[in-house]
Amino acid sequence: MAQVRQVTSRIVSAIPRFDQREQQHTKAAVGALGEKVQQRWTSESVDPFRRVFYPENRPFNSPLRALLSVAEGPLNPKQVPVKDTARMSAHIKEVAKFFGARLVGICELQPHHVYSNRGLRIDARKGRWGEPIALDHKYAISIAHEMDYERLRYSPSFIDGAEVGFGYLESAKTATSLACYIRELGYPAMAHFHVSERVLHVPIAVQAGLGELARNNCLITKELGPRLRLATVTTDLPLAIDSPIDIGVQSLCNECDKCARLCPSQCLPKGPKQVERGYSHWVTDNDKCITYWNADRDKWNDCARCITVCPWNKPDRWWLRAAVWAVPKGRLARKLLLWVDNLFWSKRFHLHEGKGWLMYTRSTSAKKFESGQIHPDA
Ligand code: B12
Ligand code: SF4
Ligand code: SF4
Repeated sequence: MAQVRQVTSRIVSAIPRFDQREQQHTKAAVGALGEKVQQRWTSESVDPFRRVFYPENRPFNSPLRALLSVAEGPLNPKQVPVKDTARMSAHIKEVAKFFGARLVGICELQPHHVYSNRGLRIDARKGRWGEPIALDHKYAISIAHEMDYERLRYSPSFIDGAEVGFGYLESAKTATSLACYIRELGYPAMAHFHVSERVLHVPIAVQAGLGELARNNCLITKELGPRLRLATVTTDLPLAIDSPIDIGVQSLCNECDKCARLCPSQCLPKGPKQVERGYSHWVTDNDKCITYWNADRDKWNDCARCITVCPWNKPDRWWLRAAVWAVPKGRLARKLLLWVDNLFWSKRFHLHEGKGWLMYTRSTSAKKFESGQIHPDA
């Protein structure tokens, strides 16, 4: 793994700030992707897990919503002096891990990391829709949580959907606890997580040295591949920053297109990177992705197959460590890795029927809920 001066998604010009009203969860909710998508995206799911993590009607049954009240908060007036920023960074990383983070990195907060205008559904409800975002914290702490390998193999279904929701909750718990801790040291800090975010987590994680941006438009890390959820804490606590890294993701994605081939909506590009919005990357049709999420709400509410099928997505065993070791070694090693991956972790392996989880199987549908066949007592 090499530390590099610049992120491996080459930046060629100033990256404009992104308006949160243009992100797909919002576009789907406001009807910008058509009436059918809007109706499905904003209706209550038959799946109780979905209702716990993304409630339409009973927000007080949602632990994630309860954390909104501690995303920001009062400062301890007695400020702890910081004499050595490197020691403080090491300390903060330990604290984040104590609160549950698997990976932690630190970078300076850059203008393009922050949305230009507020555009979450909660902003519309609170009367701050479209308000310009002024977030001038100096640093961003990027936090990653592992998602379960087995549950993600069922994507798309209610099984991986529950795992994704739980990942949102776990990363929010860590981010809010860490933000509270920093405020208790006497420095401003804000937690950014699903339903309460003013930043783009992926460019922050890339800048903070957690991993690289891949063809599947996700962050890929050495430790977990793309199978993780992100949250961020922004702060003015004086900290030492990490460097971006090169773990060979650009080279492997140049030679592999598994995610693009197996994406059910065919929204990931099979060709080379392009420069768009000032940086070089594989440009995804994000609208098409969320439209697929809403194609059959009787069976799934979202999708994560581009994580499931990626050769970097392995349980933490010797295969993963061998693969991670092989990727930067050269073209031959990468070809061998992809050959082995196709042999042992083929489409069939990842997308098999499986034994299911709790009351769900891969093909659990709303009809089974409605007829009482799917029930915790069943
Ligand atoms: C809107 C949104 C979506 C949209 C748009 C997809 C997208 N990639 O942005 C939809 C609904 C399609 C979606 C799908 C998924 N999402 Co999503 N999504 C978000 C959300 C809430 C906002 C991102 C956004 O505003 N996108 C709109 C514009 C900015 O997208 P874009 O131009 O394509 O830019 C993307 C990248 O290029 C990168 N980026 C932007 N600017 C720059 C600049 C530089 C220099 C670099 C290096 C990168 C970079 O960030 C963007 C997100 O990846 C973030 C949370 C957050 N606040 O960051 C999660 C998030 C990106 N999603 C995530 C995940 C995991 C998924 C899914 C796998 C679904 C799932 N069940 O988990 C799929 C993957 C689809 C895909 N191939 O991208 C994770 C990513 C984890 C990871 N390993 O990287 C995030 C961070 C959520 C989280 N808290 O963990 N998502
Ligand atoms: S989440 Fe599903 S539909 Fe969207 S890009 Fe990934 S594989 Fe394709
Ligand atoms: S599946 Fe292949 S092309 Fe897609 S992100 Fe993973 S390594 Fe890159």
